[in-house]
Amino acid sequence: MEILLLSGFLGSGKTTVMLELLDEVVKHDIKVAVVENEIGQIGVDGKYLKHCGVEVQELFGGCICCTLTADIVHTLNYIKDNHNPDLTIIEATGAARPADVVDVINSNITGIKDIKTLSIVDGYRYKLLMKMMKPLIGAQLLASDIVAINKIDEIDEEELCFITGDIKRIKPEVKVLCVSAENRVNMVELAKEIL
Ligand SMILES: Nc1nc2c(ncn2[C@@H]2O[C@H](COP(=O)(O)OP(=O)(O)O)[C@@H](O)[C@H]2O)c(=O)[nH]1
Ligand SMILES: [Mg+2]
Repeated sequence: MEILLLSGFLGSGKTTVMLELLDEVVKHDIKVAVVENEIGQIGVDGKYLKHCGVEVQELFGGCICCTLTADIVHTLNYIKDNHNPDLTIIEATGAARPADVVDVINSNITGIKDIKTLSIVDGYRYKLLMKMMKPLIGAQLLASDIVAINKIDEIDEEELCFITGDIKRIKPEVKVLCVSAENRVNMVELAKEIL
């Protein structure tokens, strides 16, 4: 089983990105499960996804990087033993530190082939969020394998260049893609990076 960990601040577009990625994943006949840790604006319709063959587990009331570490281990072991998907996508809360989640998984679960961390950056609120919580967003970016700058439909070229440059200063080797999940811009390219 491979794991894709989605991080990024509340409202950045994690669920929207995930639903678009699931479309691609299902097209490629990849068996997939979802762990939803954040109650957000856009809900994950478990019943609908189950209909498409996607197993959905919900873990609410805390964060999988700290208060719910035992629960995420239990849930991932349950998914592995009972569904054995090729890929499990975890949507963490906006407050989660992905490096801590990766440590918990690596220290407690066997049989994980690969864990990738994808951070979703809210292009529209980037400057504001960096002003308010640089340590958290910076830690999320540092722990990422791939960064998707989302909501590019809301920002101009100059703003996008600034954000890309800022992310590259924080983590020069990280792969950065510019997307609009809502408008399906560059989502196939993002899926290719992940699958
Ligand atoms: N303008 C714009 N809005 C988006 C885009 N992607 C997501 N959103 C909106 O951002 C809000 C938060 O999205 P959601 O996926 O729930 O974010 P999450 O909290 O990180 O899971 C919703 O109102 C989405 O419709 C995008 O590409 N462009
Ligand atoms: Mg969400």
